Amino acid sequence: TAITPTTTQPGAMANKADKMSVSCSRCLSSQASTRDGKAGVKRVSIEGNIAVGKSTFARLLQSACPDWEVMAEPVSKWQNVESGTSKGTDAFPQTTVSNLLQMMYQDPQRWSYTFQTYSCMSRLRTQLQPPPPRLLSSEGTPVQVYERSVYSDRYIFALNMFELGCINPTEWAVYQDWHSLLVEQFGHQVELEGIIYLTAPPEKCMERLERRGRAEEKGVQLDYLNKLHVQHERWLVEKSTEIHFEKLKQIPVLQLDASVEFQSDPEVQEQFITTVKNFFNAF
Ligand code: UDP
Ligand code: D5M
Ligand code: MG
Repeated sequence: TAITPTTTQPGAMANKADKMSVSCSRCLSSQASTRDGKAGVKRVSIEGNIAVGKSTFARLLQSACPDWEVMAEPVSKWQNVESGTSKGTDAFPQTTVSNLLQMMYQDPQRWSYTFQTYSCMSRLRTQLQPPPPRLLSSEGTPVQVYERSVYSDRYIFALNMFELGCINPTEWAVYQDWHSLLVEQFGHQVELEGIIYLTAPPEKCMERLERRGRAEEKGVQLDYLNKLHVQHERWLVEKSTEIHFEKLKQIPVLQLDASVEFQSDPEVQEQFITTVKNFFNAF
């Protein structure tokens, strides 16, 4: 397969919170749309290749706009899947913890489909949680920012795994069937108003991936990042990916060049925030 097996230990360390020097008192001025579910909340997702800088960018937004709710990807859930056994008691529960992220990278043929079921479900569960009271009581339009979405699950990762042959045609058919059902049933509660697409050459992502040193990703090769880059471009720039949700086809996309070292550059951070504000105010 295109993902080289790894022989590494589970338990990647989260990045330390970054220090940000930008500020943003009121980033949105337009009216929020009203929907059932989480009415009046404006939602956007941050999309982009592995290690392009999404989590770093998300922390930057949270720090600049404390009123917003910025939700990180539930990676730690994928690294720690708990399963109980019948021998366990209340006092001494017998649980096994497995690292599904590592299993997927080590044996993608076996675990890709399982991983997709769990990543989509855990993402949806996280994003469906009611917004914190501070969000709804804040002045102006409440904003939620997601790191990735149920759409990138399908139109980037699951599709790529299918094209690589790691998800077989039957699994792909079953996946698409339940994914459409879930999005049709719950999608309005997590429906996006816009997408922020962070781009960088796959070589830059590789450099950052290696610098981050997440154990499970040790075997990830440039070829895999190239493929994910192409999937992002097809979906968000060329618009040639077949999309099954009407609103998603029309969604505005803000593309930001994340290849610059924005993490340590307050000036670039300031520019990013201004661009994001302008983007949000347009819808
Ligand atoms: N990073 C960097 N410079 C930047 C942005 C990110 O060196 O301008 C580093 C960051 O500290 C981390 C790695 O790149 O070690 C990947 O970033 P992140 O986890 O934010 O990427 P994601 O996978 O969430 O897109
Ligand atoms: O993404 C976190 C890690 O999880 C990274 O190794 C990619 C992987 N990931 C995220 N979503 C998926 C899906 N749906 N399938 C397969 N792999 C996935 P990061 O970009 O580092 O924040
Ligand atoms: Mg991340």
